[in-house]
Amino acid sequence: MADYNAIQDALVSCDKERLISLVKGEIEANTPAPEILNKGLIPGMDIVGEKMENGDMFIPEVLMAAQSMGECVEILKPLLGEEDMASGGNVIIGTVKGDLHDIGKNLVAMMMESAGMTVHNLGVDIAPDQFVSQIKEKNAQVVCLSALLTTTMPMMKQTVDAIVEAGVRDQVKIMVGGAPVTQAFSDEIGADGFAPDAGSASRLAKELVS
Ligand code: B1M
Repeated sequence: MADYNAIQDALVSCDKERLISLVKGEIEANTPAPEILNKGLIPGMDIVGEKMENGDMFIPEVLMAAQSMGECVEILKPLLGEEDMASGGNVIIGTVKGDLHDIGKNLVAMMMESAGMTVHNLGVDIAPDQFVSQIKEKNAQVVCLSALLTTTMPMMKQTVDAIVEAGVRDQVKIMVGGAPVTQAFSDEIGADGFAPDAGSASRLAKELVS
């Protein structure tokens, strides 16, 4: 029986060595990688978020937890998602300007890669004109915008507007996601789709390019 509480405890207490050893132990015990992620690491990060909100954890600790989670995601990466190289798709993804959160965005990128798409991960704090130039340079079919802060959601609208103004709106599908983002917000800003998590983002991107 997988011990997801132990994984969550190790993540919340920033005990990276223990966390990595627990994750590796679950892999050896044949616990499916998506379960380790979805039942252990992601709920653990939600606890970190609550503690951050309540003032029980501070930025340096949250950063340590995030780095530990990132290392675990790298360990799980080869075991996540199915290879389906035939489906293709050329995607660019980035976190919008002003926002430095990248764990969820990297998970989305990873799921899309493992579903056979070519993913150009631009990183964090990406300005609207950078998205526009990358759409042109990479001849992207889909652009994915991530935002984790309510204060950076308006930057998604500014990015959509910049894509329209640059005259490339017709050649690219725009997807949005991140914890505060909703389908209603996606509709409001003129995006083509919203995905609540990495798995559905990957499926939606495939649908949009098919
Ligand atoms: Co920040 N932070 N943070 N933080 N942080 C949140 C988001 C917050 C909710 C915490 C809280 O107060 N409860 C809060 C936002 C409040 C709000 O806006 N309503 C917050 C705040 C306030 C801040 C700062 C302002 C704090 C400060 O400085 N006072 C600051 C802002 C910095 C900045 O960006 N300019 C800040 C900083 C940081 C750290 C740097 C310390 C660190 C980020 C490290 C990193 O990413 N490398 C951090 C972290 C780790 C968090 C929490 C704890 C965890 C985020 C995370 O990685 N979740 C977060 C609380 C929380 O979310 N529970 C919080 C796990 C990840 C797998 O989920 O990112 O939601 P998520 O991604 C999901 C989906 O949303 C979706 O798929 C992913 C996988 O299933 N998805 C997409 C994401 N992007 C997508 C794109 C798509 C589709 C789906 O494209 C189509």
